[in-house]
Amino acid sequence: MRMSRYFLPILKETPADAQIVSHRLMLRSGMIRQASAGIYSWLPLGYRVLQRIERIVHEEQIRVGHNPMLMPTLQSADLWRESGRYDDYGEEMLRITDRHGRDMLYGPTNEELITDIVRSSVQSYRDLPLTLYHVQWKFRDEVRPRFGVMRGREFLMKDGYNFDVDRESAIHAYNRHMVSYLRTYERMGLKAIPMRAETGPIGGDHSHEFLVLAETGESAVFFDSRILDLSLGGRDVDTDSSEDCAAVFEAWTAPYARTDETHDPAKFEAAVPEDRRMNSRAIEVGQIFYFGTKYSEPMDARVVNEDGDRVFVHMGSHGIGVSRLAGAIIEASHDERGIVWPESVAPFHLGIVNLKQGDGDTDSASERIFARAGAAGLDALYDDRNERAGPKFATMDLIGLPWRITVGPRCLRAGMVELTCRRTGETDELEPDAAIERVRLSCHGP
Ligand code: 5CA
Repeated sequence: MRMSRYFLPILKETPADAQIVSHRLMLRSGMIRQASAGIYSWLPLGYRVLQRIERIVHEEQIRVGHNPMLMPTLQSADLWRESGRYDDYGEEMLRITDRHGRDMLYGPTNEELITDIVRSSVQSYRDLPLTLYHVQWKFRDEVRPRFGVMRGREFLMKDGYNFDVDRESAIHAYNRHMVSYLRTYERMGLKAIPMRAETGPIGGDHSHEFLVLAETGESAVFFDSRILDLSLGGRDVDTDSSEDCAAVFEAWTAPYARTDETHDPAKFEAAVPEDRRMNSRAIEVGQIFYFGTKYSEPMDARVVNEDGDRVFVHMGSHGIGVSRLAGAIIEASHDERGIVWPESVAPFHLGIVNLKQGDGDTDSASERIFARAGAAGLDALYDDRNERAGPKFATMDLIGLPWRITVGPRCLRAGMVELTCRRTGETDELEPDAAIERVRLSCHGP
C-alpha cells in the first residue's frame, strides 16, 4: 500500500475525552472513529488489525476441530422467551420491533439460536461431541461504554458453543477451550491468565475468565506470581485427549488467580506465600462457561444416548473479545512514541520510508524494495509522500509497524538501506535484499 493513496487520518492533538492509552493511540493513529457512544467505525488501519486478530482466532479454533459458521446479528425474541432470558436479560438487550410488530433483538450472545439449530438436526449421541462457533458483531447496551473498543456497545466477539452427551465429555470441551484460548493469546504476544469467574447472565457454575495484566484494566486481580512463569510455548498438546487437556487445565488453575468478583483474601493468604502475592489491574479478553443443561432443558434439546435414553445435551459457551483485543494488545505493547505491534497482528509487516521523494535514485530504490517485499509475502506500507523525514518517522512510530526500511541518498550511494526494529529501536545498514530477507525471516520464519 502506498501512503499517498492510503486513508490514514492521523490526529495531531491527543483527543481530550480518551482516558486510556489504547483509546488515545487508536484515535490518533486513525484506526477507529466513533460513530456514536460505544459504537465505532474501523478505518483501514484498524480494520487490518481486526482482521489479523480474527484470523488467528479462526486458525486456533479450526486447529482443535471446531466448526466455523455465521449466525445473524438480529434474532427473534421467541427463542429467548423459550429459554426464559428475554425477560431476565434486562436493559442491556437492544429490543427492536419489525414492521409486522414482531419482537426482535440485536444479539448480545447466541446460546438460544445455536441450541435451536442443533436440536433440530442432531438426534443421536453419535453426532456428538460438536462445537460450533462464529465471529460476529454483538450489541450490549452498556450503561457506561468507555475506553474506546474496550467496553463498546457494539463489539466483535468470537462465541462458540459445545454440545456433548454428558458432563464428562463437556468438561473435556471446556478444558480443550482453555488450551485453545491460551494458544490464541500467546500467538498475539499476550500473557492471558485464566481466573475463576462468576457466570452472570450466561449462567452455570463453572467459568474462567482470561485476563491480561494492564494498569488501565477494569478488573482488579489477585494472583500467585508463579502463574507468570507458565507458558504453552510451542508445546504440542493433544487436544483430542481429555487427559492432556485436563493436565493443562490443572497446571494453569493450580496457582491462586482470581478477579475481585471471586477473590477470597483469607484463601489467598493461606495458599500463597507473601512474596508471591500479587495484585494488579487487568483486562478480560475472554471467558469460558460450562452450564450443563441450562438451555437444553427449557429448549428441549435432547439426543438418544448409548443406552437408548433421550437425554438433555450438556453445553458450554466460550467467548473471545475480538475487537477488545485490539485495545488490549496496545495496552500491553506501546511506548511514548506510539504503538508497538507484535508481528502476528501488525497491520503491515514493514514501513518503507523514502527520505527524498522525487529523487530518481531513492524513488527507484524504494519502488524496487516495495515490489520485492510484496513478492516475499510481506505487507508493506510505502511512505511515498513529499514530506520531511521527521514527520514520516513520527507517523511510522505512531502506527507501530514492527520494521522500517529507510531509503536515503547517503546510504544508497554505498548500496545500503537502514533497517530499524520498532521494538528495540536497533538500526542496521544492510543491502536492500538482505533487509527484506531479515524481515521475512522474522515475520514468516524459515
Ligand atoms: N456467550 C458467552 C460466551 S460465548 C459470552 O457472551 N461471554 S462474555 O459475556 O464473557 O463475553 C465474551 C467476551 O467478549 C468477554 O470476555 C470480553 O472480552 C468481550 N466483551 C464483553 N462485553 C464487551 C464489551 N461491551 N465491549 C467489548 N468487548 C466485550
